[in-house]
Amino acid sequence: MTDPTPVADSGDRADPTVEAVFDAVAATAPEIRAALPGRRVESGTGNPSGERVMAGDLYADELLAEAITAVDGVGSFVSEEREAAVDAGGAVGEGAYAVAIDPLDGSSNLRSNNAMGTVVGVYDAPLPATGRDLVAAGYVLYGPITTMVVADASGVREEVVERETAGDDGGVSRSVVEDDLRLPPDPLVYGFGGRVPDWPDDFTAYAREIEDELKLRYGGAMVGDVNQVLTYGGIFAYPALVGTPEGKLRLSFEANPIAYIVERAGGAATDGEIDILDVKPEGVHDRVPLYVGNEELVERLQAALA
Ligand code: AHM
Ligand code: MG
Repeated sequence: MTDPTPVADSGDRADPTVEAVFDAVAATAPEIRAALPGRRVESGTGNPSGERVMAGDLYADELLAEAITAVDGVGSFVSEEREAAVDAGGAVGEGAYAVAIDPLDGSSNLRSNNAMGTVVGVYDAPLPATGRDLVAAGYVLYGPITTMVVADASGVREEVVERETAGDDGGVSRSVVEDDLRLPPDPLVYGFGGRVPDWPDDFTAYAREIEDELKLRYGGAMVGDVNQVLTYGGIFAYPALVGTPEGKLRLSFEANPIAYIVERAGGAATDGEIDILDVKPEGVHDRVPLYVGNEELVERLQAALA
């Protein structure tokens, strides 16, 4: 990326650094999207979680690192794809924020051309930190439409992100399409990850109940699956599995930002025992089971696992 792409229409928001971070994320989104067709192959490298990395993961990580470290008030950039934080200048916790990114969430969907996203957590503390140190969180969803959901102290909003003109050199607009996103009170959908034979018995029993009540919607990208829950109401989980009680998703890059967004939208998020935002990480790449959605469904889940 060359000069930061100008972004219009972001409106009046409370924290200028947070707004600048989401401007930077929005500015990279059309560029990441445009680069995906040629990057559906494995890069040949692994990430700190031991997973194989796609070329699209690396490209998105590079673009986002460049754009976010250039934001005034960002002290460090921490990515699911990088072992170490990138120093961006300011002292985190003393006026500067740490920005945690999953650059291309659900990138295994590149091969099958299904939804993917970018997840963003803005922390007011050096990582690893708990989700209580988040000041804002959001995600980009690369679906048929590029949308960005942003949550901060003022609530949750959904925006459409578009290039203002065709080609690479135009600006990028952020248009709010929902300025107070709330979980619908009557839940409709659920999506649970992992192989059913690997689910612990208590989670399987809960899933059997939910199957009777809600419709299955699972697309294999947390951002896409959580966006359905936010839209229709329901529950998403990547549960603890037999043999991998820590589940799959990463606390700093995935679970905390999603928990922050869903809780701000009136929902709940747990690791099975406690609020995700209270989980204390030992390392930046720690994994955690994630159960997130309408409060009543999450409370029942916690009771089922107790
Ligand atoms: P990723 O960030 O490496 O793509 O991994 C996380 C993704 C989530 O988006 C999704 O919920 C989960 O992995 C899907 O896993 P599975 O393919 O095992 O269903
Ligand atoms: Mg991910």
